[in-house]
Amino acid sequence: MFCYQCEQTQDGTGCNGLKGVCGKTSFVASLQDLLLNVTKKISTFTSMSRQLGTKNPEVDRFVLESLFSTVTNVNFDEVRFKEYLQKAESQLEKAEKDYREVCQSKGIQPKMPTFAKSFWKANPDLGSLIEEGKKFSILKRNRSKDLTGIEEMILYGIKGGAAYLEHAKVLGIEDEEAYSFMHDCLKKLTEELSLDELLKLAMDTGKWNFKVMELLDKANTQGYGDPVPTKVSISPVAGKCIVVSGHDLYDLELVLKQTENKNINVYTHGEMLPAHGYPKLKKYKHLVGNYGGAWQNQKKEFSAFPGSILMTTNCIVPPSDAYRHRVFTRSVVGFPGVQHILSDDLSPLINSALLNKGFLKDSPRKEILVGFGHKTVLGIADLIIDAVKSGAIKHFFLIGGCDGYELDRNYFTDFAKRVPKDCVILTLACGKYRFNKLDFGTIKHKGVEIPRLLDIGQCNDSYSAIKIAVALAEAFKTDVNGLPLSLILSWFEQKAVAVLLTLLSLGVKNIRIGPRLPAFLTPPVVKVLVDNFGIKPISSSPKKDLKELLKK
Ligand code: SF4
Ligand code: SF3
Repeated sequence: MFCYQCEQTQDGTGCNGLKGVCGKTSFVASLQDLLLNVTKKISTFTSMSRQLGTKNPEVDRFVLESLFSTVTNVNFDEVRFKEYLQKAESQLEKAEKDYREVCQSKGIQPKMPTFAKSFWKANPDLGSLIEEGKKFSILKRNRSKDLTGIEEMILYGIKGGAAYLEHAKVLGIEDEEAYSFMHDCLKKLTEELSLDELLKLAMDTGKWNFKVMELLDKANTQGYGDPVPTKVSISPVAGKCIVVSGHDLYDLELVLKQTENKNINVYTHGEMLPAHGYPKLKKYKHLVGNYGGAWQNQKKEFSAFPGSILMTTNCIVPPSDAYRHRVFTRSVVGFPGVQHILSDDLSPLINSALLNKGFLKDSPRKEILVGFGHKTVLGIADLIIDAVKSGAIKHFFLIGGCDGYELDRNYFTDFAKRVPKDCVILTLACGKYRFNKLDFGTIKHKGVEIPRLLDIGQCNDSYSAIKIAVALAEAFKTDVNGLPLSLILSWFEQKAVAVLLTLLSLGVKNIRIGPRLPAFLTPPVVKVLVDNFGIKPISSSPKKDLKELLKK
């Protein structure tokens, strides 16, 4: 196997051997390589059909699911990948048929891609599928490492965006343009584009992901209202319990509806924390708080959790025997030996919660604050602008992105702690767990206490952060780069790649990124990013970086 799609990749170069750092086996890696290859073929036909004016929602949705299933810490289950590959065979047939039919109806000669000559069939035997997948390892490509790295970066951006599209889809929002770009982009990734063409495609992918995040923002806010500032308890209370992790608000709502009046308390975990800010979710009294921290601590935290656990999306880590029987997965998430709930009937999860002992007593109440989406922040835009003009607020630091195991991620905690008292910290995604329990106090301006730490939400709520930044830039008659705003991003998986491409495509410069640069970016490509966007890796000294950024 060879995989370098996430930040924790082995030795900072790539996971190989029998297992990746995340626990993905070489068998699963091979099945994923094969699935991605067939998905690109499906999209090739679909892209051509769409250009001739025909579409197939079933194929669109399959491609979304297939991409999302290969994101880091989503699905570790060989059997599920075998099922995906079997579906992929029928979707490829459908996509080809659609293309031939639309050509025929328009009297056009179909331009069959070269791969169609040896049409793909899913071998029913798992071992053969794994063998076949080996042909599509990144290491087998005929391209240079530089070009392969950019192709992979684009693919990871598309995977991240597909995950966000999937979240919007479950809330009833789909978008033809978004599907079209996804298929066109996957087709282009099979065409051996030049460096310049690939760099352009990377920027287009970033722009596409911005629209995708806008769709998801619409889906979330139409479904659950605009987030409002909300104090969230981080202390367990006595009673039976379920913890819901991941990004999928629809699944959380299902849990809340199905546990009403059942004397079960529901907790959020990881990226689900911002859910507390949504009016239509916070109205449930038995949504009692948040349990635990970021994804990488789940082994310890879930072992100690006396109830059942629902993993709605990434990030799941291989569960230990102590709690595997209490974990349930949804949608694209999977782990061998963990029960997957396909239908919207969550009885297995609820019954498991009832069988477990629950928390026996209340813990002393501690709270954190969430719910600063674009509506709330821009609702006090005049106050914030005035605070900046008067010097009460000197600078904004957006410390966003993912968390992970590495000790050098303490950089982000040290950085946040050192931010001067007249500056505001904006947080996004699961990296905030490193410091969101600290008390950062407030900045008092015109009698209003503005919290110094404003949590904007999940990683996809980067859309909110961009809206806020653009509105402030307009008010100050400048662009985002002219604002007293610095972006410090911690990245881990492919959603973060999608968000980074979005920021670059919008012209945001001088982003600091850590804890280390992606392994898929070779030195010449890094140079292009540095020259064009001023991207800089974080140093080992938050003090030094802070000083430099405050000079802005
Ligand atoms: Fe390694 Fe990350 Fe790939 Fe897992 S997802 S195999 S940790 S690079
Ligand atoms: Fe976290 Fe996985 Fe990326 Fe949505 S939950 S940010 S790492």
